[in-house]
Amino acid sequence: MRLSQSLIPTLKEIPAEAQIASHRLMLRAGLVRQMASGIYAWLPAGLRALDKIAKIVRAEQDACGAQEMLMPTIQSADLWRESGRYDAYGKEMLRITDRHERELLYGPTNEEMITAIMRDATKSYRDLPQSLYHIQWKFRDEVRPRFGVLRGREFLMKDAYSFDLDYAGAFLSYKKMMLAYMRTFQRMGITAIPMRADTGQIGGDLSHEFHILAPTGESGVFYDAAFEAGDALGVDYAETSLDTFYAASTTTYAATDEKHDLEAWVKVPEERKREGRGIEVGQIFYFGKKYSEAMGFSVIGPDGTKIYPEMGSYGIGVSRLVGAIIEAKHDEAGIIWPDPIAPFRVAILNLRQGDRATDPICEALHAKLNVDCLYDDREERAGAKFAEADLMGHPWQIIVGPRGAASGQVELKRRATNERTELSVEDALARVLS
Ligand code: 5CA
Repeated sequence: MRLSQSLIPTLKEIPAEAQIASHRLMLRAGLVRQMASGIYAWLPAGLRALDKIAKIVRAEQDACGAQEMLMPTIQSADLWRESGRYDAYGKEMLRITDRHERELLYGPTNEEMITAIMRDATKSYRDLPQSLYHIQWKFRDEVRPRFGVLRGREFLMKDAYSFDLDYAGAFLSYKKMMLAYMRTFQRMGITAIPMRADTGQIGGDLSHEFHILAPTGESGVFYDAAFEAGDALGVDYAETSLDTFYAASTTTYAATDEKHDLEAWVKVPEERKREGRGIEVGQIFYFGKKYSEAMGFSVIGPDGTKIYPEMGSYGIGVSRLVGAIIEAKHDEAGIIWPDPIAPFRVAILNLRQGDRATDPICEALHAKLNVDCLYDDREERAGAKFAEADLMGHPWQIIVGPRGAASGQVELKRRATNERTELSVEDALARVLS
């Protein structure tokens, strides 16, 4: 893409309304704009990051055996009366009345809806287990929306739901999701740590939150450094691998300040103790028959008796992740995108637009790198191009200046380390494509 023709409205001044780095940087790098309190429009570069995150989430959900579907954002109040949550949910739920005076709501989550769908679609124990997910906008009328997309009112969530015939099956589904989550975050280039959690509005008795470390996180976190060395991508979904993985993930110490246990903490070797702050990017829940019983969802078992399925639900804050990753990965100059989710993997900086030597090199690079590259082809000072590329945080910058270009040389800069190397056009291409 050519920067001269793109809508990436970067800001030089620091937006006064933004209190934390990721919010400031998302506005300054032209990723989002606020349309109302806690409600954001995703501009082209922001949407590219959001889509790349969603794509990784989707691939790992598919890999763990969940099937993608799409449920609506608007739900009927009656559905929520069946579970008893319509009144219980309180003011966080955005309630809507249509022209026929029917009560509707903008969904904050989908346990009721998926349970109703499954109640209608399955009859026999042979139809289970099932695991389904969708990636859909949610609305929660948060009292204090803040920190940009980190705590929005409208936000994009991946929510998955599992249905099993018994506890053993449900626990297996829970373990699969835990592995899928760790694989998902690792593929995004971030370390997420699972922590035992309370179940809150969703209910149930087993839950883990996944936190990524960032100085402005809403929770204090305490954990064993062993998590930093973990490799979920090397683990498969065979039951024995899952058991070993789950045991290791849940016995290694990790807790938010709410659940911090001093007795267990003292047993962690001193050199492996880590303390910091975390942003919750996902949460998983096992809650058994809570919704299936309340909503009368049963299947006929092998001996003709009714079985109320055991359920779990599993959320990832897809839009929150964009802010959370920036919060974890930035410096004074701007964003430092991990390669897999950068809106553009590579930026080409033409330091003298209209030059006989730089223009053809930039055009050729742009043609080869195509969609995953942003070509700064504006008539701007070199300094301004450097500053904007650092602000936007492209993992690679290929800098094409008149002096080097005359002898076929360009400079390659790695944003994360600031390392700069002079090399031939071909070698630069090979490096960024590897
Ligand atoms: N039904 C369950 C699991 S599907 C559920 O709703 N879980 S949740 O409440 O924990 O939300 C899942 C994830 O959505 C959270 O971990 C968080 O990353 C994200 N999230 C929750 N509230 C917000 C919000 N106001 N703004 C942005 N992301 C949010």
